[in-house]
Amino acid sequence: MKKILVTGGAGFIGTNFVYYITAKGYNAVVLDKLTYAGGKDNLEPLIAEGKVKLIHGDICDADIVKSSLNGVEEVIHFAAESHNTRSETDPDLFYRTNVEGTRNMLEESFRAGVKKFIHISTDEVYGSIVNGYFAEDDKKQGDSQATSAYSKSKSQADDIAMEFGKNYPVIVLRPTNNFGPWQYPEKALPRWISNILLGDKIPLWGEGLQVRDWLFAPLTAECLEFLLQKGVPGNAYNVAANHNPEITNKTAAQWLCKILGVSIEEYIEYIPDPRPNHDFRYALNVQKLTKLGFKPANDPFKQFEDTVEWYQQNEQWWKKRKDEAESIYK
Ligand code: NAD
Ligand code: TDX
Repeated sequence: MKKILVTGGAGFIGTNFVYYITAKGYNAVVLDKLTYAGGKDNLEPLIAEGKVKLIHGDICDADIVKSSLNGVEEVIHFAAESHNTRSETDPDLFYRTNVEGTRNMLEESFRAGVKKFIHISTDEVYGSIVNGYFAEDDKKQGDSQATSAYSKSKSQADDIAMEFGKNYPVIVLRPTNNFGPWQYPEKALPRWISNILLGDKIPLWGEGLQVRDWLFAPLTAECLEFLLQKGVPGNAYNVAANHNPEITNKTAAQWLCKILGVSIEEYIEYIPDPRPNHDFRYALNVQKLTKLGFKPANDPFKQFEDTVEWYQQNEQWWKKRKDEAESIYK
Protein backbone atom coordinates (compact mmCIF):
# COMPACT_ATOMS: atom_id res chain seq x y z
CA MET A 1 0.00 0.00 0.00
CA LYS A 2 1.32 3.47 -0.92
CA LYS A 3 2.11 5.80 1.95
CA ILE A 4 1.81 9.54 1.42
CA LEU A 5 2.80 12.40 3.74
CA VAL A 6 0.17 15.12 4.01
CA THR A 7 1.19 18.24 5.91
CA GLY A 8 -1.75 20.24 7.24
CA GLY A 9 -3.91 17.16 6.70
CA ALA A 10 -6.06 18.02 9.72
CA GLY A 11 -7.09 21.36 8.18
CA PHE A 12 -9.86 22.06 5.71
CA ILE A 13 -8.56 21.07 2.26
CA GLY A 14 -6.13 18.60 3.83
CA THR A 15 -8.97 16.69 5.51
CA ASN A 16 -10.94 16.58 2.25
CA PHE A 17 -7.83 15.26 0.51
CA VAL A 18 -7.07 12.64 3.16
CA TYR A 19 -10.61 11.21 2.94
CA TYR A 20 -10.36 11.18 -0.83
CA ILE A 21 -6.93 9.56 -1.12
CA THR A 22 -7.42 6.92 1.59
CA ALA A 23 -10.60 5.86 -0.22
CA LYS A 24 -8.32 5.27 -3.23
CA GLY A 25 -6.21 2.80 -1.26
CA TYR A 26 -3.43 5.03 0.07
CA ASN A 27 -2.31 5.19 3.69
CA ALA A 28 -1.62 8.71 4.90
CA VAL A 29 0.79 10.12 7.44
CA VAL A 30 -0.53 13.51 8.51
CA LEU A 31 1.93 16.00 9.96
CA ASP A 32 -0.02 18.81 11.58
CA LYS A 33 0.62 21.36 14.31
CA LEU A 34 -3.09 21.27 15.19
CA THR A 35 -3.44 25.03 15.37
CA TYR A 36 -6.90 26.56 15.79
CA ALA A 37 -7.52 25.44 12.17
CA GLY A 38 -6.52 21.80 12.56
CA GLY A 39 -8.84 19.25 14.12
CA LYS A 40 -7.89 15.76 15.24
CA ASP A 41 -11.65 15.12 15.32
CA ASN A 42 -11.73 15.53 11.52
CA LEU A 43 -9.57 12.46 11.04
CA GLU A 44 -10.65 10.26 13.95
CA PRO A 45 -12.65 7.72 11.89
CA LEU A 46 -9.66 7.21 9.55
CA ILE A 47 -7.20 6.96 12.45
CA ALA A 48 -9.46 4.30 14.02
CA GLU A 49 -9.50 2.34 10.77
CA GLY A 50 -5.68 2.45 10.64
CA LYS A 51 -5.65 4.40 7.36
CA VAL A 52 -4.15 7.54 8.86
CA LYS A 53 -1.34 8.13 11.30
CA LEU A 54 -1.45 11.60 12.81
CA ILE A 55 1.83 13.17 13.89
CA HIS A 56 1.35 16.28 16.00
CA GLY A 57 4.25 18.52 15.03
CA ASP A 58 5.53 21.64 13.31
CA ILE A 59 6.74 21.71 9.70
CA CYS A 60 9.52 24.05 10.87
CA ASP A 61 10.94 21.30 13.10
CA ALA A 62 13.50 19.38 11.02
CA ASP A 63 13.59 16.35 13.35
CA ILE A 64 9.84 15.81 13.30
CA VAL A 65 9.76 16.28 9.53
CA LYS A 66 12.58 13.74 9.10
CA SER A 67 10.79 11.10 11.14
CA SER A 68 7.45 11.82 9.39
CA LEU A 69 9.13 11.09 6.06
CA ASN A 70 10.04 7.54 7.00
CA GLY A 71 8.90 5.22 4.17
CA VAL A 72 7.27 8.05 2.22
CA GLU A 73 7.75 8.69 -1.52
CA GLU A 74 5.15 11.40 -2.08
CA VAL A 75 4.43 14.58 -0.15
CA ILE A 76 1.41 16.87 -0.38
CA HIS A 77 2.21 20.10 1.41
CA PHE A 78 -0.90 21.97 2.59
CA ALA A 79 0.28 23.16 6.01
CA ALA A 80 0.04 26.91 6.30
CA GLU A 81 -1.49 29.80 8.14
CA SER A 82 -4.31 30.38 5.69
CA HIS A 83 -6.44 33.34 6.68
CA ASN A 84 -5.94 36.84 5.27
CA THR A 85 -7.68 38.56 8.20
CA ARG A 86 -5.41 36.90 10.78
CA SER A 87 -2.32 37.83 8.77
CA GLU A 88 -3.08 41.52 9.41
CA THR A 89 -2.26 41.08 13.12
CA ASP A 90 0.42 38.34 13.09
CA PRO A 91 2.47 38.58 9.89
CA ASP A 92 5.56 37.00 11.51
CA LEU A 93 3.73 33.75 12.18
CA PHE A 94 2.65 33.66 8.55
CA TYR A 95 6.22 34.17 7.37
CA ARG A 96 7.57 31.49 9.71
CA THR A 97 5.05 28.80 8.83
CA ASN A 98 4.44 29.55 5.18
CA VAL A 99 7.93 30.55 4.03
CA GLU A 100 10.38 28.92 6.45
CA GLY A 101 8.16 25.88 6.96
CA THR A 102 7.90 25.30 3.22
CA ARG A 103 11.66 25.58 2.78
CA ASN A 104 12.21 23.10 5.60
CA MET A 105 9.71 20.64 4.09
CA LEU A 106 11.43 20.82 0.71
CA GLU A 107 14.95 20.44 2.13
CA GLU A 108 14.09 17.47 4.34
CA SER A 109 11.93 15.78 1.70
CA PHE A 110 14.69 15.70 -0.89
CA ARG A 111 17.31 14.79 1.68
CA ALA A 112 15.06 11.76 2.33
CA GLY A 113 14.77 10.96 -1.39
CA VAL A 114 11.10 11.84 -1.93
CA LYS A 115 9.94 11.11 -5.52
CA LYS A 116 7.19 13.72 -5.82
CA PHE A 117 6.39 16.83 -3.80
CA ILE A 118 3.27 18.89 -4.45
CA HIS A 119 3.25 22.34 -2.90
CA ILE A 120 -0.17 23.95 -2.47
CA SER A 121 0.09 27.59 -3.41
CA THR A 122 -2.86 29.91 -4.13
CA ASP A 123 -4.45 32.18 -6.74
CA GLU A 124 -3.58 35.06 -4.42
CA VAL A 125 0.06 34.98 -5.53
CA TYR A 126 -1.03 36.76 -8.74
CA GLY A 127 -3.11 39.39 -6.94
CA SER A 128 -6.37 40.82 -8.22
CA ILE A 129 -7.28 41.21 -11.90
CA VAL A 130 -10.12 43.42 -13.21
CA ASN A 131 -10.58 41.68 -16.56
CA GLY A 132 -9.08 38.52 -18.01
CA TYR A 133 -7.26 35.66 -16.36
CA PHE A 134 -3.81 34.99 -14.95
CA ALA A 135 -1.80 32.14 -16.50
CA GLU A 136 1.00 30.35 -14.68
CA ASP A 137 3.79 32.43 -16.22
CA ASP A 138 2.17 35.67 -15.04
CA LYS A 139 3.55 35.15 -11.55
CA LYS A 140 6.50 37.47 -11.05
CA GLN A 141 9.43 36.55 -8.83
CA GLY A 142 8.97 37.97 -5.35
CA ASP A 143 5.77 39.09 -3.67
CA SER A 144 5.01 42.37 -5.44
CA GLN A 145 1.68 41.13 -6.86
CA ALA A 146 0.41 39.97 -3.48
CA THR A 147 -1.42 42.38 -1.19
CA SER A 148 -1.71 40.85 2.31
CA ALA A 149 0.88 39.36 4.66
CA TYR A 150 -0.76 35.99 3.94
CA SER A 151 -0.54 36.28 0.16
CA LYS A 152 2.99 37.71 0.33
CA SER A 153 4.15 34.75 2.41
CA LYS A 154 2.48 32.33 -0.01
CA SER A 155 4.08 34.12 -2.92
CA GLN A 156 7.56 33.72 -1.42
CA ALA A 157 6.87 30.07 -0.61
CA ASP A 158 5.76 29.53 -4.21
CA ASP A 159 9.08 30.97 -5.44
CA ILE A 160 11.05 28.66 -3.16
CA ALA A 161 9.10 25.61 -4.35
CA MET A 162 9.61 26.60 -8.01
CA GLU A 163 13.32 27.08 -7.36
CA PHE A 164 13.58 23.56 -5.89
CA GLY A 165 11.60 22.38 -8.91
CA LYS A 166 14.60 23.18 -11.12
CA ASN A 167 16.50 20.29 -9.53
CA TYR A 168 13.92 18.13 -7.77
CA PRO A 169 10.48 16.67 -8.59
CA VAL A 170 8.32 19.53 -7.32
CA ILE A 171 4.90 20.54 -8.62
CA VAL A 172 3.16 23.73 -7.54
CA LEU A 173 -0.64 23.88 -7.53
CA ARG A 174 -2.38 27.29 -7.42
CA PRO A 175 -6.05 26.79 -6.56
CA THR A 176 -8.80 29.38 -6.29
CA ASN A 177 -11.01 29.80 -3.19
CA ASN A 178 -12.03 26.38 -1.95
CA PHE A 179 -15.24 25.59 -0.08
CA GLY A 180 -16.91 22.49 1.28
CA PRO A 181 -17.01 20.30 4.41
CA TRP A 182 -14.61 20.95 7.34
CA GLN A 183 -13.90 24.57 6.44
CA TYR A 184 -13.23 26.65 9.55
CA PRO A 185 -16.06 29.16 10.10
CA GLU A 186 -13.75 32.20 9.90
CA LYS A 187 -13.88 31.85 6.09
CA ALA A 188 -16.73 33.42 4.14
CA LEU A 189 -19.02 30.54 3.18
CA PRO A 190 -18.95 28.56 6.45
CA ARG A 191 -19.20 31.85 8.38
CA TRP A 192 -22.29 32.83 6.45
CA ILE A 193 -23.95 29.40 6.58
CA SER A 194 -23.40 29.08 10.33
CA ASN A 195 -24.63 32.65 10.89
CA ILE A 196 -27.90 31.87 9.14
CA LEU A 197 -28.26 28.60 11.06
CA LEU A 198 -27.92 30.66 14.26
CA GLY A 199 -30.48 33.22 13.04
CA ASP A 200 -27.78 35.86 12.40
CA LYS A 201 -27.11 37.92 9.28
CA ILE A 202 -24.47 37.53 6.59
CA PRO A 203 -22.08 40.52 6.79
CA LEU A 204 -21.13 41.41 3.21
CA TRP A 205 -18.09 43.64 3.05
CA GLY A 206 -18.50 46.78 0.96
CA GLU A 207 -20.97 46.29 -1.85
CA GLY A 208 -20.34 42.53 -2.04
CA LEU A 209 -19.32 42.77 -5.68
CA GLN A 210 -15.95 41.04 -5.25
CA VAL A 211 -15.49 37.92 -7.38
CA ARG A 212 -14.12 34.62 -6.08
CA ASP A 213 -13.85 31.48 -8.20
CA TRP A 214 -15.39 28.99 -5.77
CA LEU A 215 -13.83 25.55 -6.15
CA PHE A 216 -15.34 22.58 -4.31
CA ALA A 217 -12.61 21.08 -2.09
CA PRO A 218 -13.24 17.43 -3.12
CA LEU A 219 -12.35 18.56 -6.66
CA THR A 220 -9.04 19.95 -5.45
CA ALA A 221 -8.41 16.50 -3.96
CA GLU A 222 -9.25 14.89 -7.30
CA CYS A 223 -6.91 17.31 -9.06
CA LEU A 224 -4.07 16.42 -6.70
CA GLU A 225 -4.51 12.71 -7.37
CA PHE A 226 -4.39 13.52 -11.09
CA LEU A 227 -1.17 15.52 -10.63
CA LEU A 228 0.43 12.73 -8.61
CA GLN A 229 0.04 10.60 -11.73
CA LYS A 230 0.32 13.05 -14.61
CA GLY A 231 1.84 16.28 -13.27
CA VAL A 232 5.16 17.24 -14.83
CA PRO A 233 7.82 18.07 -12.20
CA GLY A 234 9.15 21.62 -12.33
CA ASN A 235 5.74 23.01 -13.32
CA ALA A 236 3.12 25.18 -11.69
CA TYR A 237 -0.56 24.53 -12.48
CA ASN A 238 -3.60 26.72 -11.92
CA VAL A 239 -6.84 25.06 -10.94
CA ALA A 240 -10.17 26.88 -10.94
CA ALA A 241 -13.83 26.28 -11.70
CA ASN A 242 -14.09 29.24 -14.13
CA HIS A 243 -17.76 29.88 -13.43
CA ASN A 244 -19.81 31.45 -16.17
CA PRO A 245 -21.41 33.75 -15.11
CA GLU A 246 -18.93 34.67 -12.39
CA ILE A 247 -20.07 34.53 -8.78
CA THR A 248 -19.89 37.74 -6.76
CA ASN A 249 -19.92 37.58 -2.97
CA LYS A 250 -23.42 39.01 -3.15
CA THR A 251 -24.59 36.17 -5.41
CA ALA A 252 -22.94 33.58 -3.15
CA ALA A 253 -24.72 35.04 -0.12
CA GLN A 254 -28.06 35.12 -1.97
CA TRP A 255 -27.66 31.46 -2.96
CA LEU A 256 -27.09 30.50 0.67
CA CYS A 257 -30.25 32.39 1.70
CA LYS A 258 -32.18 30.63 -1.03
CA ILE A 259 -30.87 27.17 -0.10
CA LEU A 260 -31.63 27.76 3.60
CA GLY A 261 -35.05 29.26 2.82
CA VAL A 262 -34.51 32.67 4.47
CA SER A 263 -35.23 36.17 3.21
CA ILE A 264 -32.38 37.88 1.36
CA GLU A 265 -33.49 41.31 2.62
CA GLU A 266 -33.52 40.18 6.26
CA TYR A 267 -30.42 38.01 6.26
CA ILE A 268 -27.87 40.00 4.25
CA GLU A 269 -26.37 43.20 5.64
CA TYR A 270 -23.77 45.41 3.98
CA ILE A 271 -21.00 46.62 6.27
CA PRO A 272 -18.02 48.91 5.63
CA ASP A 273 -15.21 46.81 4.19
CA PRO A 274 -12.88 45.94 7.09
CA ARG A 275 -10.12 44.40 4.91
CA PRO A 276 -7.25 46.69 3.87
CA ASN A 277 -6.31 46.27 0.16
CA HIS A 278 -9.20 43.86 -0.33
CA ASP A 279 -8.51 42.00 -3.61
CA PHE A 280 -11.48 42.54 -5.91
CA ARG A 281 -11.36 39.63 -8.32
CA TYR A 282 -9.36 36.42 -8.67
CA ALA A 283 -9.47 34.68 -12.04
CA LEU A 284 -7.21 31.98 -13.43
CA ASN A 285 -6.49 30.60 -16.88
CA VAL A 286 -6.60 26.81 -16.55
CA GLN A 287 -5.62 25.79 -20.08
CA LYS A 288 -2.38 24.18 -18.95
CA LEU A 289 -4.18 21.75 -16.66
CA THR A 290 -7.02 21.19 -19.13
CA LYS A 291 -4.50 20.27 -21.84
CA LEU A 292 -2.90 17.81 -19.46
CA GLY A 293 -6.35 16.20 -19.06
CA PHE A 294 -7.99 17.58 -15.91
CA LYS A 295 -11.12 19.72 -15.73
CA PRO A 296 -13.13 20.03 -12.49
CA ALA A 297 -16.88 19.36 -12.62
CA ASN A 298 -18.62 22.72 -12.54
CA ASP A 299 -21.99 22.69 -10.77
CA PRO A 300 -21.63 25.43 -8.18
CA PHE A 301 -25.23 25.70 -6.95
CA LYS A 302 -25.36 21.93 -6.28
CA GLN A 303 -21.94 22.12 -4.56
CA PHE A 304 -23.25 24.99 -2.40
CA GLU A 305 -26.31 22.84 -1.52
CA ASP A 306 -24.08 19.90 -0.55
CA THR A 307 -21.93 22.18 1.58
CA VAL A 308 -24.95 23.66 3.36
CA GLU A 309 -26.23 20.14 4.04
CA TRP A 310 -22.89 19.17 5.60
CA TYR A 311 -23.03 22.16 7.99
CA GLN A 312 -26.65 21.33 8.86
CA GLN A 313 -25.66 17.76 9.66
CA ASN A 314 -22.48 18.65 11.53
CA GLU A 315 -23.67 21.37 13.87
CA GLN A 316 -21.51 20.12 16.71
CA TRP A 317 -18.40 20.45 14.55
CA TRP A 318 -18.85 24.12 13.73
CA LYS A 319 -20.48 25.17 17.03
CA LYS A 320 -17.25 24.19 18.85
CA ARG A 321 -15.32 26.52 16.55
CA LYS A 322 -17.73 29.39 16.05
CA ASP A 323 -16.86 31.64 19.02
CA GLU A 324 -13.13 31.53 18.32
CA ALA A 325 -13.75 32.20 14.63
CA GLU A 326 -16.00 35.20 15.35
CA SER A 327 -13.53 36.65 17.87
CA ILE A 328 -11.20 37.75 15.06
CA TYR A 329 -13.87 40.06 13.62
CA LYS A 330 -14.65 41.86 16.91
P1 NAD B 1 -6.49 25.55 7.02
O1 NAD B 1 -6.11 26.78 7.76
O2 NAD B 1 -7.87 25.03 7.12
O3 NAD B 1 -5.52 24.35 7.46
C1 NAD B 1 -4.14 24.52 7.63
C2 NAD B 1 -3.61 23.32 8.41
O4 NAD B 1 -2.19 23.49 8.58
C3 NAD B 1 -4.20 23.16 9.81
O5 NAD B 1 -4.54 21.83 10.06
C4 NAD B 1 -3.08 23.63 10.72
O6 NAD B 1 -3.10 23.01 12.02
C5 NAD B 1 -1.86 23.21 9.92
N1 NAD B 1 -0.65 23.98 10.28
C6 NAD B 1 -0.55 25.33 10.43
N2 NAD B 1 0.72 25.64 10.77
C7 NAD B 1 1.42 24.49 10.80
C8 NAD B 1 2.78 24.16 11.08
N3 NAD B 1 3.68 25.11 11.40
N4 NAD B 1 3.16 22.87 11.04
C9 NAD B 1 2.26 21.89 10.73
N5 NAD B 1 0.96 22.14 10.46
C10 NAD B 1 0.55 23.42 10.51
O7 NAD B 1 -6.08 25.81 5.51
P2 NAD B 1 -6.77 25.32 4.15
O8 NAD B 1 -7.83 26.28 3.80
O9 NAD B 1 -7.06 23.89 4.24
O10 NAD B 1 -5.57 25.56 3.13
C11 NAD B 1 -4.62 24.54 2.89
C12 NAD B 1 -3.57 25.07 1.92
O11 NAD B 1 -4.20 25.47 0.72
C13 NAD B 1 -2.82 26.29 2.43
O12 NAD B 1 -1.48 26.17 2.00
C14 NAD B 1 -3.50 27.46 1.74
O13 NAD B 1 -2.62 28.53 1.56
C15 NAD B 1 -3.89 26.83 0.42
N6 NAD B 1 -5.07 27.39 -0.25
C16 NAD B 1 -6.25 27.47 0.39
C17 NAD B 1 -7.37 27.94 -0.28
C18 NAD B 1 -8.71 28.06 0.39
O14 NAD B 1 -9.63 28.60 -0.22
N7 NAD B 1 -8.90 27.56 1.58
C19 NAD B 1 -7.27 28.32 -1.63
C20 NAD B 1 -6.03 28.24 -2.26
C21 NAD B 1 -4.95 27.75 -1.56
O1 TDX C 1 -17.83 37.88 6.53
C1 TDX C 1 -17.25 38.04 5.45
N1 TDX C 1 -17.76 38.91 4.53
C2 TDX C 1 -17.20 39.09 3.31
O2 TDX C 1 -17.73 39.87 2.49
C3 TDX C 1 -16.04 37.31 5.11
C4 TDX C 1 -15.44 36.35 6.10
C5 TDX C 1 -15.50 37.51 3.87
N2 TDX C 1 -16.06 38.37 2.99
C6 TDX C 1 -15.47 38.47 1.63
C7 TDX C 1 -13.99 38.72 1.53
C8 TDX C 1 -13.63 38.04 0.24
O3 TDX C 1 -13.94 38.88 -0.87
O4 TDX C 1 -15.66 37.17 1.04
C9 TDX C 1 -14.55 36.82 0.19
C10 TDX C 1 -13.90 35.54 0.68
O5 TDX C 1 -13.23 35.81 1.88
P1 TDX C 1 -12.37 34.69 2.67
O6 TDX C 1 -13.20 33.51 2.91
O7 TDX C 1 -11.75 35.36 3.85
O8 TDX C 1 -11.29 34.25 1.58
P2 TDX C 1 -10.17 35.05 0.74
O9 TDX C 1 -9.65 36.19 1.49
O10 TDX C 1 -10.72 35.26 -0.63
O11 TDX C 1 -8.99 33.94 0.72
C11 TDX C 1 -9.27 32.56 0.45
O12 TDX C 1 -8.93 32.21 -0.87
C12 TDX C 1 -7.58 32.08 -1.24
C13 TDX C 1 -8.55 31.62 1.41
O13 TDX C 1 -8.84 32.00 2.75
C14 TDX C 1 -7.07 31.59 1.17
O14 TDX C 1 -6.45 30.63 2.03
C15 TDX C 1 -6.82 31.22 -0.25
O15 TDX C 1 -5.44 31.27 -0.52
